[in-house]
Amino acid sequence: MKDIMTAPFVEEMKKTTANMYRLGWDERNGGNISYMLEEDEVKEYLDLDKVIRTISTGFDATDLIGKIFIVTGTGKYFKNVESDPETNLGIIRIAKDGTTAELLWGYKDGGKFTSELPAHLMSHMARLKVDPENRVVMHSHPTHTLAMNYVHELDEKKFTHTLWEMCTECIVVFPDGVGVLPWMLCGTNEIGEATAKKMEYFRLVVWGMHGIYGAGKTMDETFGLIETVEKAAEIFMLTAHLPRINTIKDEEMVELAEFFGVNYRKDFLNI
Ligand code: 2HA
Ligand code: ZN
Repeated sequence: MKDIMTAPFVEEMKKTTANMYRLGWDERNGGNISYMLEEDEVKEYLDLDKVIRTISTGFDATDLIGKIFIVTGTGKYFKNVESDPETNLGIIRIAKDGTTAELLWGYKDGGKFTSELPAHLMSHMARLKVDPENRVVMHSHPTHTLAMNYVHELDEKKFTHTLWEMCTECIVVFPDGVGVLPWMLCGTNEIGEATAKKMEYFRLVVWGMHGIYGAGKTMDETFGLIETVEKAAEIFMLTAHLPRINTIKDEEMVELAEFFGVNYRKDFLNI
């Protein structure tokens, strides 16, 4: 059996959480990541018959029975994942009943998965129906995206349109746009269900005055989606109080989308 501390998926979790912490997006215990792993890659490092303990999830994830995820821990800080992955991360498998998580590794101090597990697993279920290759769900509190929530209407067409105007590549990176939820109580099955419903159409979902969710095939792709929204939101916040002299026009966005061959939300443009 290989040493799990050398596993590429542990390394990716360490690198990504450290990077997000350094960007100032994940203060204290803010943010969480879940990453679906292949059984074959995990069994090189762990005995899959050895369950450390079982933890109830409090919701039904029948579609994910037998699936294995590496997930950040509840109350744990992104800042600390790199130096102590075994306490701050856990590897869980969804048990046959669909409502229990079997702990295979991690949460060494007796901890458990993020309080946002409902939003994560429900989003995985929703995205897998649209894209069977989806593997990652990521939640974060990126500074400018959050700031923008306070000064911009929380309407997904208007919010997406503003972001698309802020950087030329936005419509190419997230042609499907950004879903937006109003402020809701976090950590609940209700916000999980609302997020998953948006994930049927969007890979990015803003949680009003809280943060953002992203979903993708790889850690890089998912991080890149959130990073691009955050960059656009930063440009918006740097210019929102100044007279706007220039902008990227809707006709130019169509030109971009057509040139790069992306299927964009035509109803989010005003033409
Ligand atoms: O886990 O970000 O939304 C901490 C959070 C909750
Ligand atoms: Zn949060």
